[in-house]
Amino acid sequence: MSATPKIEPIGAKVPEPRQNDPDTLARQIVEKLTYSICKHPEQARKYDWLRAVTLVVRDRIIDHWFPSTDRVRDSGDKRVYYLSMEFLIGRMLRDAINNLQLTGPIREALKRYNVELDMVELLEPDAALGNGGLGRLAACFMESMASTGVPGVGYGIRYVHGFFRQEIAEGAQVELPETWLVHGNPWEFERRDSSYEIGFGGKVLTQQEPGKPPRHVWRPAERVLAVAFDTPIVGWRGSQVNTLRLWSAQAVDPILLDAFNSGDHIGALVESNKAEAITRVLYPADSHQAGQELRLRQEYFFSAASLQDIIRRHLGENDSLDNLADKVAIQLNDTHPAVSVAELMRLLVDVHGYEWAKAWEITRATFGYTNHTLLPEALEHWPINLFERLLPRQMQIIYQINADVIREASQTGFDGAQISAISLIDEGNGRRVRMGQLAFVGSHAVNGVSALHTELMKETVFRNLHELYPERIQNKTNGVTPRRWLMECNPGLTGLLTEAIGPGFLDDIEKLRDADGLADDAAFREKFAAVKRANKGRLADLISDRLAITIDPGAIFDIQVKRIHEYKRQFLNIIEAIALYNQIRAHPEKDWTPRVKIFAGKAAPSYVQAKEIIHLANDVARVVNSDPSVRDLLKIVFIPNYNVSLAEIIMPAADLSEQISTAGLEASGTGNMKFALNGALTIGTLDGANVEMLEHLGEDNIFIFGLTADEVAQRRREAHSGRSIIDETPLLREALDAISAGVFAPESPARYHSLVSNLYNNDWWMICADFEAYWNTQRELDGLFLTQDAWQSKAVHNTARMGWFSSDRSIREYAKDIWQAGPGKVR
Ligand code: 26V
Repeated sequence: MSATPKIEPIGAKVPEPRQNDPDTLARQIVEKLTYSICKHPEQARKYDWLRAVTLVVRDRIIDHWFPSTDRVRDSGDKRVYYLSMEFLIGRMLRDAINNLQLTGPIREALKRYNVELDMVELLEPDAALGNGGLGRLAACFMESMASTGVPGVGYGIRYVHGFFRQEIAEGAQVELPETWLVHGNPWEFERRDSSYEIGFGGKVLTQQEPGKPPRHVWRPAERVLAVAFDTPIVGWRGSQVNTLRLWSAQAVDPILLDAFNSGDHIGALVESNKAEAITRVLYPADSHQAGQELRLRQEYFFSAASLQDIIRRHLGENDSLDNLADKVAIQLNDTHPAVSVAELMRLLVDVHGYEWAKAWEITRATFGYTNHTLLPEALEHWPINLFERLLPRQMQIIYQINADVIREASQTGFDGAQISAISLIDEGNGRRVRMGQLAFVGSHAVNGVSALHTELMKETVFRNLHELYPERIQNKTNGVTPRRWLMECNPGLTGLLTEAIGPGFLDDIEKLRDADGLADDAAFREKFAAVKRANKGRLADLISDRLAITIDPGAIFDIQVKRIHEYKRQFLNIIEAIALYNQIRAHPEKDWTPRVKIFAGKAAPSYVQAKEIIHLANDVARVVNSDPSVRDLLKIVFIPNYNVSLAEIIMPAADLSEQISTAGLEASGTGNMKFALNGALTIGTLDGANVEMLEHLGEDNIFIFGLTADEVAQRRREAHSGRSIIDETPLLREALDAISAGVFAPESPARYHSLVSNLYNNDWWMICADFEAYWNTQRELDGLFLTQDAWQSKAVHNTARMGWFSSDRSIREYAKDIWQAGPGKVR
């Protein structure tokens, strides 16, 4: 047989580099319209243009994708696998065009056909494969890995339905299904050759040979196929293209022929329906463990598929799995993929014949685990009987890991209480597997996402494990990608900064510091303010178009956008708005600073209080906005369906960013960083990354109020309630009285009784406790806004000093301290 001839891919180098001038791009766009879409340019509809432009950009990405993949394989460098149930990517076209430096030429090329690039970009659906912060962080990290040269692969789930679409009907949230794939997805490539069987249920056979450890063979009762879909992630300047590999579930036998032939046409599809259900929909809760079997199936499905894929790739390039940890780092994005620890042990011991201790050494050296929340109700634990039924061998392995850990703890002198705290099995709660403990013991590094959060991890949830393994917990403060969250969403500011300090910050965002001195330059401040004003105008137009509410771009745009949750305290913000409303009416003679309070965010469909908070925001908005005595000094807006694309318009338009969580509860926050990077001032508590923002910005440039995390913990121990504070604080009492009296819901006056009575009886989230400090800080900001020079100077300092909060910095830290991979190795 003759050797296979070497075939060079067509692309960047062969036969010649692609031209990126407008002429070439225009010709290629028309070529795509003609041959890939089969439309004459004159017949082309706007979606055809989107597809054609996407395909032209995609070709250029592929040119970089092949060499990137080859480079990593040929170098033998360590790869990083980021396992995440969520990737909240948003739109991809503008990101790709920006990173390939094609914005100008493509805009030019499209103009020739009278087509606007901005219009085309807006047609793309958001890839909303995530709930909130955790999913968006994963998306920023993917982009930053590609931009900083870390060879990273993201593994996740290709949900058919991403995060639900939110509508507001009569003030209340309504959830509608999201359908991002209906028009096809030009960014993904199905890889049928990378598919794996994933088992569920069944039994474990144990073979015992004399003198040898028992051998276990898992015989699953059910099998499902995991099929890979790859999406390229292009880094800044196109230098590296990494892969996001999402798994889709399919039946091994798509149709049961026997059933079909015997006339049971529906029964013939039962298997395939059951299999496909696994990847049909994203769970829309970010604060409560769902606890359903389907969720555990999703977690195991994508973990098991990813591990098989990682091992197959490794064995294609290496002789054995002995050196797995030298070549592979796997990061667990929260506990959602934590079952991977047991699954890798199973593969090493049962399938590849490793002895237990060696397998454990490899496993621990391979995994890292990031914790994203300390909220007890969000910590994952699974009933033992469910776990055992679905994953019988993994359950045995977890028992064995647990026995080892408990033995080690006993030898260290741990007492009974300490041991039950570290145990992987929660004995007190109907016997459950604790996924946090599993992820912790199975990883060599465990990290929190801000300095404060990491310290609290050591003191609370992981106190005893931290005592047993004191070196394991470290901090990696979150970051956001400056490409999407400055360059793409705020071209006005990017242009101004480039003009003022040169383009160096585009490649090294910490160079934004060079703009710090410009805070004292009146001419620069004016230009900076003009950019903000234009961005506010753009948001005002959106609000006018979508909600028919007119707002004044001259007012303070005071914005709180994020998931709706009691700990994030949108309720505190609304109460302050009501108090302000009362004061404006009571004191019309005062010099009030006009303010627009803007809210957006989704509540988990089953989270009653969060939905009431949305309802209240809309009810208050209706009353305040239609009250002529307010004279437009206060407007309240709730923008429906918050998502990444909406965030890209909102962040650059904010004067004031609300980061007002109960201290100790927001692990980091990343919206706080996006706002400040775009020149908003922050009003916030000493929580999450706000603490580090204070350090970087300086106390003159951020507005901190309220109880500290320690003080919150102290009050909670003292069984604090709001009653006496309400009695002593007329502003607060009057606002709550108005809510209770049904001023904002005359049709249903009792609607908010339980929200209000929670404050009197308990005030668990410290809304009453923090109200006065919050009110005073807001009034201070009112005064500051009237002195525009002072305000704008602080705003400039915010942008100039936020470079450190880039996800490039976060990724370099992970690469150096946790993964020992990528450029982090040498830097
Ligand atoms: C939990 C669950 C429970 C089961 C149902 C589905 C589901 C989905 C997500 C979660 C955990 C969400 C945790 C989270 O998003 N944490 C946020 O992570 C951000 C990135 O580190 C951080 O900035 C936010 O402060 C933190 O709330």
